[in-house]
Amino acid sequence: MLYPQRNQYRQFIDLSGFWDFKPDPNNIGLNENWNKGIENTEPIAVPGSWNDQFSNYRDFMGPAWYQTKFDMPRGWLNGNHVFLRFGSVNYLADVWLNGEKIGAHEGGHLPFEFEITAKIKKAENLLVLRVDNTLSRTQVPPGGVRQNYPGTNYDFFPFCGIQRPVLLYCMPEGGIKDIFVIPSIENGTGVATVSMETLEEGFNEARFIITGFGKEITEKVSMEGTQTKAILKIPNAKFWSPETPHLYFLRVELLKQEKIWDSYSLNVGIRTFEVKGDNLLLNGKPIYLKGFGRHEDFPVVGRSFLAPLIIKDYSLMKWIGANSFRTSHYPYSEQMMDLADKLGFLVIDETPAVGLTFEKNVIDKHLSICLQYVEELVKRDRNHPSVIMWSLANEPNRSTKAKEFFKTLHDKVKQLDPTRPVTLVSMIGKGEQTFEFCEVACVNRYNGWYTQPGQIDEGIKYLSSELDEIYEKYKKPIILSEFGADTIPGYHSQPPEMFTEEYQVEFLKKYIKLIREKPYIQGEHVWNLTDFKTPQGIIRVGGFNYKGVFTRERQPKLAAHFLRKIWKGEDIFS
Ligand code: BDP
Repeated sequence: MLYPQRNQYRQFIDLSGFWDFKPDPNNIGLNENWNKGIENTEPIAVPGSWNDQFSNYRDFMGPAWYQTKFDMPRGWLNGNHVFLRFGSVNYLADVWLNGEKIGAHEGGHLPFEFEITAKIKKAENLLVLRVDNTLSRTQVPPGGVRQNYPGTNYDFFPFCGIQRPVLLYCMPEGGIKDIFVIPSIENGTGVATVSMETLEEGFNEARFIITGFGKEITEKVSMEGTQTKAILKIPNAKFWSPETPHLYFLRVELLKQEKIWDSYSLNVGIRTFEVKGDNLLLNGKPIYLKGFGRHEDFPVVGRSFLAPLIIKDYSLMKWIGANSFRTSHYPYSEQMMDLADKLGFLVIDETPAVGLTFEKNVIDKHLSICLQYVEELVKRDRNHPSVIMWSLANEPNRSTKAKEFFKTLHDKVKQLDPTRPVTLVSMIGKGEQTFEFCEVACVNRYNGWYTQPGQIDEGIKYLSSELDEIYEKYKKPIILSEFGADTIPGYHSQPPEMFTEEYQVEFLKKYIKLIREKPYIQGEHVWNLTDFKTPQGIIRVGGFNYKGVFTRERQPKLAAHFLRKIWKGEDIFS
């Protein structure tokens, strides 16, 4: 799915701002026709999770209603398709335009859109949404299960509402629907293989133009029905990497009777990424991942898109010397992904499948929604050079059903994107059968924390033999995708004790020392970049996970300075 764009042929308007909001705790809105307009509302910021904007709705999980009004920009209907596009709405969204239902969507972290060409009026369009995040075991990620409040089967707060921008956009009739760029390198020549699909037939030709670093390469190809493909060769190309995130600029033009009918542009990074033996190779050279699991989480805005926060987190990750992160435990905003391309971060892109249970009465529903997520995610993010692999899930429960479940998802990913390796993030260890067909094994470990508490050395001993066992069994590169210790900023002790800043430093130091002694380990992702909000529970002081290396306000703990030294190349182990 292409992000809306502004150029001579396409336009969009961001409907962000203050909308009308009304919780519906007794679920009467549908019967009382709130879809035709709601009264007695409160203002709410869109985008923004509703939980922390008010003093009384923090734990309210929905249903709740939103409305806003907008006019049609002049001339837009003239030979255009008009769409409404939602970046993310958690969890169920039902949408009405001028009282008429235009669609529904399930799932909180991926975009969806509805065509409204035939339904939009020139002025005073009324857009109404019913958003429901009532937690249930059938959802993915699943509600319920654990002893926490609000009840989830995952360790982050189930923020609700319209959490990314809502865009009204138009594009030329029948125009460019999708573009898929596969970069490759052939004897130093950069190659971009670009497929393009249109909404309708009836176009003669397409033009593909790549510019950048003093070069301009153009290919004109004819259309076959709604499809076409071009291969663009860039001699002596500059390759994309974390150190040199060189981006070329691709413009695709769709032609009708020699005239440009539609055009779409995107950044292209020429790079290869592959798994070879125990190594991860970027542009043919081994690459080692240093970085974090993270969350989209900040005071007041909750899980919402917040542009300065994206800049801040990248700036902290650069400062500390990270080169990568995982979109734990759901896809991040499109803007986050664009900046990963620009700033040179390697991304493990994860679906929202965290805490899957495989219970008999939910497994079919979970599989169908996960298949939908995989399709939405891969189609959204497959043009990003920063995305180096897809993660099918985080820490699914142990189950005899898991292997087949993930094989189905794995095959779906490969069908949509044959170019990238697939992984799964597991805490099961050598019993994780999904590792049989994933190219990379991501392992989460908390020895010296949840197990062997207070005894890091003891924990490390177990960890060492466990990692060797996983490797012996699967012979694949392993990434330690989570390890960390809750740390209350300002708590200190000597000798180090759990929850102190010293303990976090000791913990990370001993883990990293061990990891680096194992040649099959190709990455260390500390849990977590920052402290983050969780449901309430006995292991979550004040409703927070304190495993951040930075606080929720983005200030460094002792461990941040330690990691910076090691990730900037200081030899702290000898
Ligand atoms: C891991 C989960 C992560 C949690 C972390 C923790 O993948 O979501 O936040 O544990 O408990 O198992 O800190």
